[in-house]
Amino acid sequence: MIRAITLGMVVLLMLGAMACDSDEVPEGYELVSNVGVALGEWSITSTPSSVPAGLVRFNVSNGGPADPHELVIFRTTVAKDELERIAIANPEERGFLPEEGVSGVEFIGEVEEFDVGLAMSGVFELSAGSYVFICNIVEPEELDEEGNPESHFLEGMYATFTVN
Ligand SMILES: [Cu+2]
Repeated sequence: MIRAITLGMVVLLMLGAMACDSDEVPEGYELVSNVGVALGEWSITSTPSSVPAGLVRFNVSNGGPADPHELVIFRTTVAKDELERIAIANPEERGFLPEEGVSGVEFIGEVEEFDVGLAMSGVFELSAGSYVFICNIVEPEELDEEGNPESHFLEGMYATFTVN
């Protein structure tokens, strides 16, 4: 019985250390919204999909079933098919949406790649506007049906998000 309790505490402490990695609310700020983001092959689902402007904590989970994923946040009004066209035409890495230097696309931040079954969070200050979420991982060793490096974005890991 005592052993079981001790093990439980260790697990809780590990979870605590993981959760506070990048989700600190800066001093003098107040958290406005919590948003759940589910990553998986091949979708990004955000609940809710719009929030008021201010400090937002994204609680991001990776449901897999197989791959590590990341959440990259861009501020943009550029349509999905145009972003896909830009990623396909990227001379450096086909399927990767450049995180700087694309007109009308501003990189805001990211919750870095993490494994299936885990949850990570990140806090971002967002002003009113249109945003998109992308998993920008490209796996050169993994080919898609057309024989191109597998791009998580092109496979469908994209969602729109609105800040009012
Ligand atoms: Cu991914």
